[in-house]
Formats: sequence, C-alpha cells, structure tokens
Amino acid sequence: MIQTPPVPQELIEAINSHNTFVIAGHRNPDADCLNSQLVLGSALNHLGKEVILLSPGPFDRHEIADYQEFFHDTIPKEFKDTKPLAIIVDCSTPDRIAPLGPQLEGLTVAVIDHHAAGTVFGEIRYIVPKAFSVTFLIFHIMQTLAVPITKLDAERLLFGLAADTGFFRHINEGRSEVFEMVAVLAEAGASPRDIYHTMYGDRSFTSKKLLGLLLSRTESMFDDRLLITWETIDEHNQFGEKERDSESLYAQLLSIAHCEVVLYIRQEQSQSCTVGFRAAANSSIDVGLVASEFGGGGHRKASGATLEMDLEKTKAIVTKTLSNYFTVTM
Ligand SMILES: [Mn+2]
Repeated sequence: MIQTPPVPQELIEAINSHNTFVIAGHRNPDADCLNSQLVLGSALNHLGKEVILLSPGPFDRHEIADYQEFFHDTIPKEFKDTKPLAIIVDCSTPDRIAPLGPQLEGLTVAVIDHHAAGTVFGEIRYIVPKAFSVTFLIFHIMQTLAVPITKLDAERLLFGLAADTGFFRHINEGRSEVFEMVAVLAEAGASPRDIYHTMYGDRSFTSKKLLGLLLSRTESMFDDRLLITWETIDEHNQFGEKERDSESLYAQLLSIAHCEVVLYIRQEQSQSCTVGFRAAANSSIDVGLVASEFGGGGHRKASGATLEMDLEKTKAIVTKTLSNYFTVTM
C-alpha cells in the first residue's frame, strides 16, 4: 500500500472558514473531473456550505452527456460577492480551466490534483501524483472531514476512479489502498458492473463503424512500436464527438505486441488538431513529457496536446519528435 499524504491543514482550515465555494474543473471535462466536482460539492453541502460547480464544458463525451445540468459556466455576481473559496480540480495548469480563469480573479484558490507535471498555482495545494484519480483524493478528504458517503457519492467516486484507471487495468501491484476505497464504495452501494456499463456499454452501432475505420487506417512505425491513427475534420463533423470511443481504440491498439505508443490525432478545425498519446504499461517512454513538448500535458501513460496546424503537418511533426524517443530507447 502507498500511504496517501494527509489532507493539508490549510485546506481543512479554508473549508472550515468559508461558507461559499466555487468548484471548477478543466475544459473538455472527463468523468474524473466532473465526478470529483459533484462529490466534493455534495460533501460541502453536507457541511452546510453553499456551492456552485463551474465547468467550461463541452459535455459531448458519451459517458458524461447527462452531466451538463449540474454545472454553471459563470459565477453569479451575488455569489462572487460572498468571496467563495475557489477549488480547482484535475488541472495541472491554470489555463486548463480557460475561459473561466478571469472569473476566479480575486478569490483564494485551492488546487486538488493528481498530475505529476504542470505549473505551480493556487494558494493552497493538495497534489498527489500517485493518486489514480482526483476522486481518490476527494474520498480521502471526505474521510478526513468525517462526511458520510451516500450511494450516489459512492457511484460517482467509483466512476472517476474507474475512468482514470481504464477500469483498474492500469493499476500495478502494491496499490491495495485503491481497492480499500473500492470496498468502502461497494459497501456504500456503488456497483462496478453498472459503472462498467456506463463507461463501455450503450454505444451506438455508428461508434463501432468509426472505431473500425480508425483501426483499419492505423499506420505502424518502428516495427509496431509506434502506431498512429487519425480522424479528419470531415469525419469529426460527420460522426460527432459522441460517437468517439477513444478508450476502446487505445485499448485495441495497445494490445498489439511490441506496441509502446499510440497516437490518435483528431483534426478539430482545419488548422487545429488534438493529439492523444497513450503509452503501453511496459514502455519507458513518458508520453506526459512528449505532450509537454507541444504545450500539452497529462500523465506518463496518457496525455494530450493541441497543435494549431493542419492534419498532415501535425502528423509529421509529432511523429518526428516521437522518433527521437524511439531512437534513444532502442
Ligand atoms: Mn483525472
């Protein structure tokens, strides 16, 4: 078991001394981010605090399509006048909450995150890179504050944890603290089966057609160690974000023998592409580091970056940069 660092005293004091809170998360939010916001919000409500959840959206990923109703994109002026504590979750750099940043100006900022790299920001920081998800840290905060966990909280905490661990596939030996959390959540009413279904089930027929298209065009470099696939702007417009099943795509490609890194390039606009990077469990390549070379970020095994250029250029430049990593480690 890896001991989780205790919740910083400054964070506990800031929670106790504030009556109002804004909890913000990153743009293009995922299940860990949104569920962390929701559960932390409900824990603070339980303590008698008033909370506004802030998210830049969009909420177009399949598994979070129903979440929008819980989130604001602006802080009402009367609420900001109460000088709420701003808590930012799941963000390694302040620009990840863009365009919400200016709204938090003048507020005390606390950051709760689990990314290894990034920028130091916020007056109060609870950063645990060893934590598999931010929901793991929210769970820890709730235990510290002795807030009971409802069935709905338990489901949301487990959803965030399952999402950021690829449904527990990325967890190595010696991490029993994760399963102790799962035991508490299952006891509180969370169902791993139902969360698996939320994450991977209920997909459209079309989403599998898109998956098939992306798999069939995948290019191999360095004897299958690097696999690259992409989605054009036309395909993006045709299929939409909702039909993307990125995690299935990554899982399929990473299961190929000798594969170390998968690149999934998505052209969002004619001159803008988002690149998703995934590294295999046994690869020494840190794709968080690779993404940071393009102004992006993330984790050792999963990261992303946005490049303001067309698809062909993005593909060429990212592949060239990555080839340095392969040459070094060969
Ligand atoms: Mn996360």
